[in-house]
Amino acid sequence: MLRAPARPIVATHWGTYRVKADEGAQAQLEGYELDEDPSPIASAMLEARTHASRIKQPMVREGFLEHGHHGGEILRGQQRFVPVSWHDAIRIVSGQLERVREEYGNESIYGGSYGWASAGRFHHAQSQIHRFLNVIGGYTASVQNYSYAAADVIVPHVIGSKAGLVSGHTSWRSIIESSELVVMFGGAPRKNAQVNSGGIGRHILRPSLMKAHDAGVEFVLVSPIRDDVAKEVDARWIAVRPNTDVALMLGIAHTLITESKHDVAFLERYCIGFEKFESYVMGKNDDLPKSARWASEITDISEETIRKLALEMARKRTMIMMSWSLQRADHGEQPYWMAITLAAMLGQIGLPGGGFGFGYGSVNGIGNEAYGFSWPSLPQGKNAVTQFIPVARVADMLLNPGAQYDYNGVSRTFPDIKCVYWAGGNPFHHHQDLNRLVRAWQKPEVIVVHESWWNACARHADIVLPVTTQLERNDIVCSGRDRFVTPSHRLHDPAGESKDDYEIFSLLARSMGVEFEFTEGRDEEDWLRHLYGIALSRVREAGLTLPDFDVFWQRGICELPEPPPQADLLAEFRNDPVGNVLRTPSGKIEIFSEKIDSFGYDDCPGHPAWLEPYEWLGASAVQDYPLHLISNQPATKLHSQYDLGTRSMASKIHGREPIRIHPDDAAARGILDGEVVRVFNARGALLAGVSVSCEVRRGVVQIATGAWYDPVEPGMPCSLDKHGNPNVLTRDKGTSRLAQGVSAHSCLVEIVRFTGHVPPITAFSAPQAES
Ligand SMILES: Nc1nc2c(c(=O)[nH]1)N[C@H]1C(S)=C(S)[C@@H](COP(=O)(O)OP(=O)(O)OC[C@H]3O[C@@H](n4cnc5c(=O)[nH]c(N)nc54)[C@H](O)[C@@H]3O)O[C@H]1N2
Ligand SMILES: Nc1nc2c(c(=O)[nH]1)N[C@H]1C(S)=C(S)[C@@H](COP(=O)(O)OP(=O)(O)OC[C@H]3O[C@@H](n4cnc5c(=O)[nH]c(N)nc54)[C@H](O)[C@@H]3O)O[C@H]1N2
Ligand SMILES: [Mo]
Repeated sequence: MLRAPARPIVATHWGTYRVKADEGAQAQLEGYELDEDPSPIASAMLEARTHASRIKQPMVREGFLEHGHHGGEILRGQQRFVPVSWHDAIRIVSGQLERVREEYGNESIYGGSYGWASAGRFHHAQSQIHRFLNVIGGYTASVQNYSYAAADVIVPHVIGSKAGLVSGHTSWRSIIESSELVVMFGGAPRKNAQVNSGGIGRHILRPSLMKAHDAGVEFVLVSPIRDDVAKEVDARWIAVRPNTDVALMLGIAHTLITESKHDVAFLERYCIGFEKFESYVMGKNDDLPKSARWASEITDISEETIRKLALEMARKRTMIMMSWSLQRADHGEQPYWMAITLAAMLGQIGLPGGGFGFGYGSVNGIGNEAYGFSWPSLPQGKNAVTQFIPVARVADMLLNPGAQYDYNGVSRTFPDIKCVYWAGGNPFHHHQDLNRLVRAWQKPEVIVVHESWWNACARHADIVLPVTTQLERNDIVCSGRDRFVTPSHRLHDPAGESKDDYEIFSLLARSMGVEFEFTEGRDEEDWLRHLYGIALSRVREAGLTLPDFDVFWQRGICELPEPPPQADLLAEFRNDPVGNVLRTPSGKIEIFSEKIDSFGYDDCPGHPAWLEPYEWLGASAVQDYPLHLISNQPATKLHSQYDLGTRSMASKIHGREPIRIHPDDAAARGILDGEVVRVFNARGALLAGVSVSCEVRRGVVQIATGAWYDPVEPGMPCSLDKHGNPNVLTRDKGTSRLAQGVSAHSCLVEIVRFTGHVPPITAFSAPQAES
């Protein structure tokens, strides 16, 4: 039995903490002493553990318990839940899995189960569920993510790898030493770099930005929101219209060409297809030069500002940073392709402090110099089913079984899903157009969810299995973006009857006759020792050391020494483009891609282009919905996790998620700071609390994601969301036929003062249950 030391450690997606328990006082989580900028998100973990909305027993929807999967007409999300014993719960779930497998085959089980779950190499819920579903014969999987799906597909077409997207970035060290100008599209907000999937030893964004500022690096922020970068770096703010960055970059490109400031030698030696792109920029085929004046109309940035910025970028050592948010928009592939193209025109790719890089402010650790170890995790086994979907097409799949769709050059068919099994994610947080999801969610015969709290995902399930939280189990936490290995100690016994995902899947596996295949005979401690052993051997291969497991477990955080300086992004290619060809068809940076062109997609042509999003401030829909909604990441929590904590609750206005609006837009609608408003479009409506602010540009409103979906009429598509979940407003459409990513940031709305009776929030109490 593993014992925690006197001062245990908890290691999470938002940082590493020591548990402080002064006599008599409530325990607290204190940031690790070497972390210069610890995140306060952890404070909610202790209070959430015992919150009223904690799920304490296995629960089954009343209609499902009575009628099984022929549950009648009643919509998911509307019915009472009935508690059952673990014995019955396991019997019901394994019985359903066996039935679905037999009647329809494993392909009809959707186990994509997207979500952040909790940090930890062993208890990671996605690894657990995928391992289990593989052991029982496989499942329909999902590929890509909600974070950067469009980038994930387009970037390899252009540079032959994902370098500069998730890893391999030019380091902060290089930026601090060599950049003169950093142009940040979407900024680098401190709120986002609080987290990193898989854990954090030290928060590096703020200290890195400050060092760069102190070293004289200048910052330009291109964003509809001014506080997308820390005030202290004195960034010049270019308050662009959302989703028009490609037009802005085209205006810059046009200026560079007309002023002969583009690096022709670089373009010839390292790139392919610039001529075609140049024809497009100069308007040779459509008589429409993409000039600074042209761009000015679209972006609402003056022609002079665009021209000046172009010349400054050519003159200085310039790093083009782009946040992941820009590609979560209609045609989200284009800003990424265009940013690489613009960096190529400047000719600084592969030079210290120059070129491009994505997501420096999206999660912690981007631009850190790291070893790049692939740390061990629970092996998932092999999936015998080859069917998959691009992850954000889940509602399309449930609503349209058998329908054809395009994806990255291939025509694919949606499977017919009968069972949805989710552990470690919240589709009623992350998915777009939730009213459509509510309809899609009625289609499967059975939905099983593992959750700790009665969030909307649990409420819309048939069978809810209560899981432990990270504070109730032991784990090992380490991330490839950092250089620490940390135990995360169990502080408490499981709340109520909750069990670890591992234990639940072990019981199901036993019931289905495949227990050993799932467990390999190991319990939690055996797995932790096993995984640590693999980590140890990988570290040793690199000539480094870690203590043995028992010392590690008691001592706590182990930091590996500073890694050697890392090469700048694409420096090897720059130094030797023949010896280090890129893994693109041409071996070069593809400004024009024959391959993408051959797909014949009108929504993703052969070179970067300005393609109007379906909703933006220049669309005809502004007549009805004149405000562009930005639904960005929340400062006070991780997605929907810990929305019930004091910190998140303190940020609410009349209990609703705050929506920020420019004073002129508020005045035009007679809306005052602190009032409750109804935010709506043709897809849905929500209530939010108004924060009038000059930090957002005119015509833009901003509401963070993460408020727990709280419909006035549960289970009914188009019910008013009382709480402020922006995904009742966003559109559920792929970025393009190429990547089929999320396009949440292309969304128009209107706002009015809410004059009705403000309904109470009910998302945080347990649903009506029979006990
Ligand atoms: N409009 C709009 N929508 C967006 C975005 C946006 O910018 N705008 N961003 C998108 C992005 S980038 C992302 S990544 C997604 C995030 O979407 P998700 O990752 O789905 O969001 P989370 O709230 O983190 O959901 C994780 C769930 O797992 C549960 N959980 C935690 N630990 C465990 C565990 O050990 N076991 C089990 N079984 N469950 C556990 C938590 O209680 C929580 O409910 O949202 C996307 N949605
Ligand atoms: N605290 C906290 N941190 C998080 C998360 C969280 O839930 N909580 N989620 C994490 C996850 S999963 C991810 S993927 C990352 C996402 O990281 P990002 O995608 O970088 O995060 P966002 O906050 O959505 O967007 C950053 C900023 O981009 C700007 N922006 C939006 N649209 C446009 C546009 O069209 N043009 C320009 N120029 N700017 C635009 C917005 O003003 C927004 O504030 O964040 C991670 N960090
Ligand atoms: Mo994400």
